Amino acid sequence: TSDPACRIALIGVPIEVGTSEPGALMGPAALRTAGLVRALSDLGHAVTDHGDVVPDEPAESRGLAAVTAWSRALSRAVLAALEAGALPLAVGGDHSLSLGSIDGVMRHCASQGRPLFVLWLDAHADFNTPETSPSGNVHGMPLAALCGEPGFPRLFAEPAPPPLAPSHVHLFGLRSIDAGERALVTARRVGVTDMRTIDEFGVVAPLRRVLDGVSALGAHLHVSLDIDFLDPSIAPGVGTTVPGGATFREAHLIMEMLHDSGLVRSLDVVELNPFLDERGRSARVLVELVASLFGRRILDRPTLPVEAVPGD
Ligand code: HAR
Ligand code: MN
Ligand code: MN
Ligand code: MN
Repeated sequence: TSDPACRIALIGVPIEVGTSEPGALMGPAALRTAGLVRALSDLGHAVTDHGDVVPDEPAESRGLAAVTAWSRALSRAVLAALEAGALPLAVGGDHSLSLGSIDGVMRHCASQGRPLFVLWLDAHADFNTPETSPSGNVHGMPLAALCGEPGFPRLFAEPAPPPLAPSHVHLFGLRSIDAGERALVTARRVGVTDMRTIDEFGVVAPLRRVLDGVSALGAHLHVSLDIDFLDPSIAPGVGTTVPGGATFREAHLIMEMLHDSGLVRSLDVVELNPFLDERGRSARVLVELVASLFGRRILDRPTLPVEAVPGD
């Protein structure tokens, strides 16, 4: 997402079989209604809306088998977008969709011999396995599955790409973690910037460290934005609100930094539940944030350092 316009492949993923709260399947429609395509094309990007993914088999029930039918179809769509030189933007839908989007990204990176780094903006760690999960909801498990933890049935089409390296995953905004996943996150040395760290140091220093690391690795950066990363006071439209989340200003600054880094190559926007929203405000906040990630800014020139601002 560096300055010149990019080609963006919008892929709707109306999946909610990874959660027990109905309504997330309305997410892609709400983001389109809130003007997602227009916001991005107004910035000069060439946006193609590929419509909504259709799962490989009709999925009636919740759980891993149903998620697999979605993720295989989404993986192919994401891989095709990357191979065509576009930046895939997968909009959900619950967070189990990242199994499919990141599987597609992993295949692309493997074919190019390029490392992959995943930035996970979320109140949750999403590192449960079927064994550790207190709820059985697959949206709490995608990172564990992608990192190759045991206990998952065959989720990915063969040949499966090598698993994601836990040291190439960074959880940002964490404030809700279950006992079992906490042990795993620690044992696997997953990178974490929790809310305590953000309270103490703000978002800039921790994020800059992460981005410097990605840049040094020469990695493809995938960003997975779970709306519950935000404080529920600005984004109430989600099934799993957790108090004490990022403010609009913090989230906005993160998006601007991601844009300025020029490192982001694929993006998920997940967990919007329009059925629980208030007059579309959560969808609108997400569109604002995505626009900032893709280069919307106040002036058409870099903001001047304070000491360079002309005096009165
Ligand atoms: N950790 C809890 C569980 O596994 C809640 C997970 C909720 N996940 C999301 N995505 N909303 O982050 O059930
Ligand atoms: Mn590429
Ligand atoms: Mn999540
Ligand atoms: Mn979450």
